Amino acid sequence: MKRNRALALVFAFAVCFWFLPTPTLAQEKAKRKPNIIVILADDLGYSDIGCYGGEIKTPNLDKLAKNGLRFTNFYNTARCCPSRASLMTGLYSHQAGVGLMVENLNQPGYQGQLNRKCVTIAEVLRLIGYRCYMIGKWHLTRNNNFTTAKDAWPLARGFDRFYGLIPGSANYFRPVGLMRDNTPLEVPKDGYYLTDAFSENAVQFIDDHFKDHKEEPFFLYTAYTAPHWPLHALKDDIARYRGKYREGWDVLRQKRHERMKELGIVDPKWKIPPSDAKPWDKLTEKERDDLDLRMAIYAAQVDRMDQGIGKIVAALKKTGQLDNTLILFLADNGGCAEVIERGKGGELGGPDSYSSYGQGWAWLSNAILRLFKHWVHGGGVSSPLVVHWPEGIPERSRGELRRQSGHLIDIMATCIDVSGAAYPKEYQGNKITPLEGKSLVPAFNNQPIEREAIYWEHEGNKAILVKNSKLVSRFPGPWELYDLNADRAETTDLAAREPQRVKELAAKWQAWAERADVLPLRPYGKPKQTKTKASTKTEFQFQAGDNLTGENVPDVAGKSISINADIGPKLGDGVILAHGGRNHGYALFIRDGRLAFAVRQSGVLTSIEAKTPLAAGKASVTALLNKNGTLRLLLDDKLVAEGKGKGAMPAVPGEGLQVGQDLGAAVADYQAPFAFKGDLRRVTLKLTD
Ligand SMILES: [Ca+2]
Repeated sequence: MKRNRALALVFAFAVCFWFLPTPTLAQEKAKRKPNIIVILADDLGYSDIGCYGGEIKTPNLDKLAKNGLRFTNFYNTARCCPSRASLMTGLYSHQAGVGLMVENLNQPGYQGQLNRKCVTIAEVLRLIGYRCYMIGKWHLTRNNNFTTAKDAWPLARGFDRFYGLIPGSANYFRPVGLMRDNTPLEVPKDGYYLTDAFSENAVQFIDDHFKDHKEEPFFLYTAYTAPHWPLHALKDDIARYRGKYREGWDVLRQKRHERMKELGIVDPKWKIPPSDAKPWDKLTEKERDDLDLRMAIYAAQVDRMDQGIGKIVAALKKTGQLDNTLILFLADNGGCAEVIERGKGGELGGPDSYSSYGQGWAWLSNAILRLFKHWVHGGGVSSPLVVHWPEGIPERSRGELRRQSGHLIDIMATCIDVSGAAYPKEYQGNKITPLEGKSLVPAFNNQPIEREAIYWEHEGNKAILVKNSKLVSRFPGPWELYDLNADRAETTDLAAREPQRVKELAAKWQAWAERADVLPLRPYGKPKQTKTKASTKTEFQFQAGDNLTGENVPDVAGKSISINADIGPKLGDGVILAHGGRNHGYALFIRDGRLAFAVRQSGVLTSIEAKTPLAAGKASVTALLNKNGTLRLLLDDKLVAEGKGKGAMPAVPGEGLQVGQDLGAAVADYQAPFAFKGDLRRVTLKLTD
């Protein structure tokens, strides 16, 4: 009896085992982390690809969209470098040190490369065992030359392998500066095309991964340079579009609008802003032919990128990993209206040309939205976002649109969400800025994404989005207010009607700008050297409250400057004298009781400050800028600070000179007008050659 029971138990156990539904497979599937591929296009308009209404053939992206999701309100930062910084780190770009491009402007938010207060997606994912690969354009370091420091290059920021370009745009046929990992490659010979090389190397990375590391998940960041200028494409691809743009930008924009309505990307009730491009029928035959060719080349560039994406998808399919891979396709900024003509001649589209497609076509690329790359109106910051992930997106939802607002900062949060990684508080001994983004995963199931606001700032252009209300300004213009639910293309400004709302949102934007290293604003990447008329005098006597503009300001360009002031007995912080602003300027001021002198040249700030606070009482203070670049501060003729700047002022600052305050943009890193709180009795300025 006992024996029978034992046998029965053994039998039952065996049966259970036998009939267990292949446990290893199900469990493995449950714990298998998804691979993640982020594909970034460069200077691609909101509606360029087929599944957003474009006439450009993008069957591979369209298929991903059909089996995945498309977001209609997804945003970037309006420009290459800040978008890449934001995407990589989950922070607003200024917080990562890249508020502008890759120049160090000696300001925390504008250091020109990723700082150490942020982590990249690769750095986070590798902590839980992901292998991380990068293809394409990095554009996140000021050290672009292979002989310089590589501490902000992909391999120093979490990637195991890299093939691509450290700086921005390049010749597609003969790119200079190609790298494999940290090693420079020779300029390619005939038959090379950058977009294809990126696609092929991405496929290679995937193949190698499944050969050598198939137990581990991977993260692949593929940053194409397409369709950023120069207009360079393969002849066969161009031929398929040549002549298709002869209808012109007015008609084609209308056609895109119709398709966008059909696709549900835009609401039929929305108005569309008029384009300010020259009417197509006012152009000459020669102009039209040239413009048709330009847009055909641009379309060919997008088409070729799509063909490459097809190859990447095929590589995943081959290994059976497509369903377990989250693919995100997006763009770093909207279509670009910059006019570039600097080739050595040669056939347009070929290796010796170096041109762009211009503003008229940028209106088409960004249809139905306003403005372009650089600006934070819809045309500048709206990106397609195609999400493909069969194992993560419910079957019933596939092919749908998502209207939840999202931003590049959300990509890090999404990667963390789907992988189970943790965003670190500290990394390699550095304190890390808290994550700004929100996971997009709730939106995959059509749930809302809870957030307070989305913010933008680039080159002084600024915006904030709270629910459907967008407050936006085009530098140096006033705030405009739009209800994006009723008016996605920003045609009807509600600012005058809703001053209270403007005030609220502006205050919110200001609070963000103050906490996110945005201020002081840096409106231009490379300031224009404007010639300002100025006084011919070499000696000036001022008193508190003076405000000189136009031809009355001292002609400081190329000269040594000396400023002397009698101050006290009452002393306090503030500006004694300031001339200029964000591009060029100089200012003598007191901060935290210490005497300070700052010079700004072509946006770059040099400042010196006394080590000890001023003692109470009357004092004579002097600031000197020698045209050899030496800065000096003297207190009662005694040297209290010294430093070395670039040299004399290169130009007369465009903004005026004030005594006792700094009107307009701040010369140095204080909050203008920073009015002087002490006694200011007499100020003298002298110029010497
Ligand atoms: Ca770009």
